[in-house]
Amino acid sequence: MNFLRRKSVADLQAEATTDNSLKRVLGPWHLILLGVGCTIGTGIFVLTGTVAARNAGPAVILSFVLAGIASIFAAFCYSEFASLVPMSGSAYTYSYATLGELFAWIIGWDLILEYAVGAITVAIGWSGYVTSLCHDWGIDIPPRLTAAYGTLVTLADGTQVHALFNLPAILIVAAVTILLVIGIRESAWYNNLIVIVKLIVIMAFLALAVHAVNPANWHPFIPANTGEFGHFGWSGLMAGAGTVFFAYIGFDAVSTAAQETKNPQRDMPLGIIGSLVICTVLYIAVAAVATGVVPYAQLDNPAPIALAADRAVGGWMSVFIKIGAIAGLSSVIMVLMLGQTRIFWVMSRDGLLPKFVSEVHPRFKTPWIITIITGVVVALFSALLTVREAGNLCSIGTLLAFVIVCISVLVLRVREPHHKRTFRTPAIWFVAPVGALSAIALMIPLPNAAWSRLIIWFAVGMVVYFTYSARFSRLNEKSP
Ligand code: ALA
Repeated sequence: MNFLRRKSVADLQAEATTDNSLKRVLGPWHLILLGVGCTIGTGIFVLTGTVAARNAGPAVILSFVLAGIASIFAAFCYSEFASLVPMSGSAYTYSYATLGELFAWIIGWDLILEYAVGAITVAIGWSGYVTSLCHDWGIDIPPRLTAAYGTLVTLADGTQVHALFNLPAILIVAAVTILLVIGIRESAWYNNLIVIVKLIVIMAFLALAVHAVNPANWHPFIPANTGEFGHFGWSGLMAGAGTVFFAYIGFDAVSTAAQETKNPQRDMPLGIIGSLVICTVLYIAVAAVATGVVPYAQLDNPAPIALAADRAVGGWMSVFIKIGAIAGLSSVIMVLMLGQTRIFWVMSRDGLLPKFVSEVHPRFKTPWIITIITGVVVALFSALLTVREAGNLCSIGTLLAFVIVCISVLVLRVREPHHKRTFRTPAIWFVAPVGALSAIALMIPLPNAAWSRLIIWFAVGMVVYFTYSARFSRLNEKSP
C-alpha cells in the first residue's frame, strides 16, 4: 500500500464545487478582526499570570516577544500552504493533496491537539473567570468543584483541600456543544462585537492600570534561576515562551480564509501580520502592566488580569474585565470546537475515520454525533486538567504542526513549483527554515509531561492509521 498516495487537486476542486458559495468579500480589516477574534483568549487572560509567577517573572514580557516572532514566520508559510489548494480547509486538506496521506493523517491527528485541547484550555480559563465573578457577586461555587482533580483550593474558612473536578468548565463546554449541534454559530456580526468587547476591555485595563505600575516590581527583570530548568533565569524565559505561545494560536484562521479574500496576495500578509502585530503589542503591554502592578509571585491566580485591575483601579474594573474575558473566551471555545468537528468531518469523508463521524443530523444539518463525542471528551478533560497542562499540550502540538508546515512549504516550492499559489511567502529560503527552527526552539523547553503526552498521542495515532485508516481510506477505491 502506498502511504504517500495523494488526493488529486482535480478531486479537491470537484469537492470545492459543492462549496462554491464562498465569495471574495474579505479585505484586510476583516481579516485582521477575524485573526484578533480567534487569538485573544486564555493565553493573555490566564497564562500571563502563571508564567510570570512560575517561569519567567517580569521577563514574561520577553517570552511574549519570542513567541510572537516565531508565530509570524510560521504564519507566512501557513498562508502559502492554505493558498495552494483551491478550497478552504485546514492544513490537513492541503497536505493530503501535496504531501500524501500519511502526512495528512499526522497533521490531522496533530490538529486535534490544537483545536480540541485548545478548547479544553480555554474552557478551564473561562471557569477561573466565572468562579471569580460569581464570588464577587456573593455566589460561591464550592471550591472543590472549581479546579482540576488534586489541585489545592482554599475553603471559606481558610483550610486547604484537594479539588475534585472543574464543574464550570464542564458546563460551558456542554452549552457550546448544544449550540453547535443545533447549528447556531457565531455570525460575522457577533464575532466583530466580541472582538470589539475584548479590545475595549484590554485597552481600558492598560489605560487605567498603567498609573499604578510600580517599577520596583520589574526588578529583577529576569529573576535568578532556582537551579531547576525552566524555573526563572534564561531557561524560564524560554519555557515561558513555549507556554505563552498558546496566546498566539488562532491566527491560522486568517490563512483559511484565502478563498474568501478579495486580493489574497496583498491582503493575506496584511491580515496575518496585522492581527499578529496587534496581539503582540497588546500582550506585551498587558504583561508589562500586570507585572508592574502586582509582584510577579502573586500572579499565579485563575484570573490574574482581573487581580491586577482590582489592585490598580478597584473592584468595579475587575468585574468589567471578568465580564469581557468571559464573553471573549466563550467565543474562542466555540471557534475551536467548530474547527475540530469540521476536521473530523473531512477526515471521515476521506475514509480515515469511521463513517458515523460525518453523519449529518436530518433536521439540524450538523455533524451531530461527532460534535457530541467531541463535546463529551473536551468536557471530561477540561474537568480534570489544569490550564497549564492543557495549554502546554496544545502549544507543543501546534508548534509541531508549524514545523511540518514550514518544511513542507519549502519542499513543495522546489518539488512542485508549477502549482498556482494565490499567496507566496516572501524570502522563503529565510522565512521557512527560521520558522521551523523557532518553533522547535519553543518546543524544546516545554515540560517533560507535554513531551511524553505528545509522543503517546502520536504512537496512538500511528496505530489507528495503520490498523484502520489506511485500510478504509477512500483512495483505496480509486487505486487500480
Ligand atoms: N490563543 C487563544 C487563547 O489564548 C487560543 O485562548
